[in-house]
Amino acid sequence: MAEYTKAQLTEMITGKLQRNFGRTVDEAAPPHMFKACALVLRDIMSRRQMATDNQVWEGQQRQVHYLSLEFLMGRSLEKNAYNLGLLGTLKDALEGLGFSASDLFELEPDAGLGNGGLGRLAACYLDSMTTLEIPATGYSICYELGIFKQKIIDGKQVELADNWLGLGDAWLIPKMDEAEEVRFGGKVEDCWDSEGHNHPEHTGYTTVLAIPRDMEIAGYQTRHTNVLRLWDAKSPVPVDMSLYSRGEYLKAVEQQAMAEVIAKVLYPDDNHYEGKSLRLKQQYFFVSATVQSIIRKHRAQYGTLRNFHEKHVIQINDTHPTLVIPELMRILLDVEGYSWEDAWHIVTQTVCYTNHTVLAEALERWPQSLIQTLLPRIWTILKEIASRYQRELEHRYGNDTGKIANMAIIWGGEVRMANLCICACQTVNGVSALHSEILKKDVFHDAYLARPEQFTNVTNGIDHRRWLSQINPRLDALIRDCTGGDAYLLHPEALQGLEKYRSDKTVLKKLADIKHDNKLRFASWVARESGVVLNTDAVFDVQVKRLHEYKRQLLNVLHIISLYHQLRDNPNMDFVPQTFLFGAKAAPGYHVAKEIIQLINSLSAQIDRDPVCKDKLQVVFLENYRVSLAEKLIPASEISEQISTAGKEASGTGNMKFMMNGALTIGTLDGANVEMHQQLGDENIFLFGLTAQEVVQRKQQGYHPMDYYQQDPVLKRVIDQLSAGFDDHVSYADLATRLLYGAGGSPADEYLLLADFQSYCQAHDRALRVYGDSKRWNQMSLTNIARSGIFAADRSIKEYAENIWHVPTR
Ligand code: GPQ
Repeated sequence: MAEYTKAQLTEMITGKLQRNFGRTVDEAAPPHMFKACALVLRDIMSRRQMATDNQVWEGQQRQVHYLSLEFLMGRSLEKNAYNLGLLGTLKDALEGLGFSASDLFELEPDAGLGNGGLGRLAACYLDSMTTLEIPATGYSICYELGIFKQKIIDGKQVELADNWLGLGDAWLIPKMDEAEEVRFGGKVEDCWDSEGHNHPEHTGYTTVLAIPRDMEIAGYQTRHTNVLRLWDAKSPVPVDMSLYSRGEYLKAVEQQAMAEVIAKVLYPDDNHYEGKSLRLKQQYFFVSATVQSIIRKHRAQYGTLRNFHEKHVIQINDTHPTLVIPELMRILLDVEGYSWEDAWHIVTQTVCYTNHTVLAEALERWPQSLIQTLLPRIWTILKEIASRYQRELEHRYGNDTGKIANMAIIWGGEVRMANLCICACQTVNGVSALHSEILKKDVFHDAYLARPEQFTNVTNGIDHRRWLSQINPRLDALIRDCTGGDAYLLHPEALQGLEKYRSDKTVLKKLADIKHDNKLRFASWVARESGVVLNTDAVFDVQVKRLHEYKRQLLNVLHIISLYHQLRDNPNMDFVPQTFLFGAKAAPGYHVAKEIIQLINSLSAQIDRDPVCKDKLQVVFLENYRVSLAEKLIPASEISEQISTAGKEASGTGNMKFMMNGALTIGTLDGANVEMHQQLGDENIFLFGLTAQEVVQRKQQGYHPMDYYQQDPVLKRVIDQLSAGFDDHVSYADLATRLLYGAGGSPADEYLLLADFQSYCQAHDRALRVYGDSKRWNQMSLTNIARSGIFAADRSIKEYAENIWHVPTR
């Protein structure tokens, strides 16, 4: 029951072409056509959004505000058409107008406003919150440049600017009338009124205007529509500064400079904190604009902020938006004139915190001097929060200075954002069962003991409508056939219904055909894009994710080198053909990560030029891994590499995407792999390696990678090969040294690659043995799909709604 017919949609599109671009269909180039389609869908969504707004207003509903420095949205045209129930009609209309729908979809740049898992999670959650009819708004920055584009030149990563707004801005609706002012720098002085209230006076500040550029978010099979509010930074001064009086001149220049730079670029660090002043400006700019915007609307509706916490919940996506806490305090204190106690009550009833990492180098600790100069009023509020908390801790722990030091908000000249979140938030949640346990037992142990009920878990999930139905249409069709239609799209647990076909030869055959077909399609896309010819008769073994030492792409490489050695020694051995695919961006300043990328490319070239590997072994590094590439690759993948050192990957979400598309996992008991294993049992996943507990024990006992090197001749030869390098004469001795001896303050083999090497190789052997038994492989694949429903984001969002936000869902 599509709401628009092909004829209507055609007319809406041609109308847009005429009015917005002054072109007939014949004169329209594909970019015009893309924009026209986007504008048509945008109109439909904004009409629905206004209706949603009204409902929320009239029902005085509690709203969710999801604050995240990252939303990795990817492409929207196909997704929005899908959610609006218009995908088929849109395709027909476009073909009727002489355009290929899939070509137009391919034209759209990815909205790369995120680095990896954290940003993509936020995007999947927006979809589920909307589909579940939760009144929710996402907030972030409208970065002019998203995550950099990666080129591989001479085997090395080169970063290029990602200027996505040319076509991408078709989705954005600027709202000048909802601009907010954000203030930086200057001085703050106390100013007491006759009743003894302080109204601190802020002078000499620099103002930046925050302009919303709203992106409408359509839900699936609902008219409910939410908004992703992306803040753009603009200078409040007119361009012609010659009009400005001398005294204002410098201020004007400063304001322009600040405004130009704040929303310029996404910081490309994933799981890593860099104490850069511009990053702090971005964080405050975005939370201040957001809080003001929420409050402005609240006041317009209720005329008071006394009930603010009853009507709003603010979810803090990792610590990046933590300044929302003092910013909300500032407005309640300085603008509303509330007492500290009243303001604190409202704030602490409003904010909730999700932690996404246990890596020490990712924990944000801002220098107090930076906050002091950039945000003088926020600094005084932070000091007050910190000292009240300090007194509470001293009261609780007396002279246990260890605990007090551990939980302090300001310590050693630094502001610790996680501790501030723990102090102020209603709930603290991790993102997988194991991760949440580690938070309680280790990272935030003292805080957990003080307030156990504050800590909870919500295991991550993915938008299964995008990551299964949309990207794998043939699998979607098979699931519909087997499970009685499209029910699984709103009820992902219905995927279970597949399981009764475990022994159905026809279904298993179809499943295998779909995978093979997806491999062929992916291979032809790769050939078109890069000229590389993939061996589609080989098993596709895939590791795609950000490049990080803890994610252990290097372990994967070590294993491939050992396979290469086997083939060199015995070219006629029985060998299951394998194609290893990598995709990964390295943070531009992360040298080891960049070396590993170069190593993969060296190995790839070495294997490619060696005739013994022909049709047997292949390694390909896929350039510029991104959402739209993942969408093509995951349906074609057979083995999913989820091999982080146990205890390090908070959850992982790629693992779930592969499972849902029928790939089998080779993985450690880390993050959400643990819960995948719970669903699958030992028989349907290839586990290997130390457990999180064993990793900790091993390190406590003293870990000596050299022992493994000396005792395992296969491993020794692999590491020696690293040192020696390949025919391109690039040396990777540095990487070998890091494994055996450590370097630059990090211990030898910090992530225990050598300890897990043998077990990892054995897991591959097991996987290949099963691959040879195609019936069993296909059964396992089917079981993985059937049991993946629990990893739908809808399930995660229902848990947030019920346990954390206390809002109803449909
Ligand atoms: N994650 Cl702190 C990121 O992608 N970037 C970050 O800066 C932080 C976490 C990831 C985390 O590494 C994955 O294990 C999670 O699955 C993902 O967040 C979403 O929770």
